[in-house]
Amino acid sequence: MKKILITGALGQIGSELTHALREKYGVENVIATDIRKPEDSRVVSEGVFEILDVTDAEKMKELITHYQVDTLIHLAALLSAVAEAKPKLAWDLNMGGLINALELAREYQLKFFTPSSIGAFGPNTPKDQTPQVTIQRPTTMYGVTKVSGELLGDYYYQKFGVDTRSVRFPGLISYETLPGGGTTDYAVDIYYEALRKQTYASFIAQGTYMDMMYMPDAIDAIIKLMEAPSDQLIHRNAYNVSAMSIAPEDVAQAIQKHMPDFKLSYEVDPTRQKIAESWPNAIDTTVAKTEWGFSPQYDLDKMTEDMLTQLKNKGI
Ligand code: AKB
Repeated sequence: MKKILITGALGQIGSELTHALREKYGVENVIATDIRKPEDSRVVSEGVFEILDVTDAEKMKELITHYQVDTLIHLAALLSAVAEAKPKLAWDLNMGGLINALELAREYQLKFFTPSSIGAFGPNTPKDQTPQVTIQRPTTMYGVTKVSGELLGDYYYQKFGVDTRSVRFPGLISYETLPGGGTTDYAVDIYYEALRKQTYASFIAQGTYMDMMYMPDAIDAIIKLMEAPSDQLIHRNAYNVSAMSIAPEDVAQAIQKHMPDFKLSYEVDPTRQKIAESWPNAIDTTVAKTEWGFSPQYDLDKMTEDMLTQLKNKGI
């Protein structure tokens, strides 16, 4: 029987992954944790929820033993733009939380997942068709923590036999929970503002291509990777995954197919633009497809149609 503990369960990925895992493995088998406990969240109301600061190793251990956890999904981390504003905090939280989680995965032989990111690449990485194995010299603190996380995942697998697995997520687009301080967040904000104001001022410049993926494909990727037979996985930490490479004007054009009056303008944020320019335009996902069957279902048009419908249903 699977008993899964999720850290950062209230975040953009966590809030949807928690629900999907509860549907798949049973509500009682998924323990959601985060640093705060809002009363109005589905993550809290539909199943077990515990407060956990991931830098508190003792509390993490208590929860893992109390609930007899066998799988740890470690999501708690600062995203790229926030990490750039608070680099020391980003190191302490992203690396401190990760090493605590990996140590417990070692002690209790837990299956382990934590996300990496396209932020693990840097300006020296090939920009187009970025290979699975390539140069990784990021110039952001977020990227430094993500590369370090990939290396730690490999280390715990090779040295201690911990079943570590990871993907390099692109920008994730979703309607359930807002992302918190990423460089790719424009691709979420644009849908909210299109419905609210029919206009959007993008903080990322025209012609800046980055990889993106719709949240249902991200959730499906995590579940597929976690269910793949261990001996099939060669590149464990971490697989390139993406469903589309897009610039702000591409999203605007997709929205205009449903809302012809929608207008895109630009108010570029130099910090986030610089981060975006240090990341790839489009990564190669062949290895994820061949090793564990990664198969995203949503392209830009299909995602746009669903985003607009779902946000309208939410009253946006
Ligand atoms: C961010 O922009 O920081 C994240 C990411 C690509 O890792 N969405």
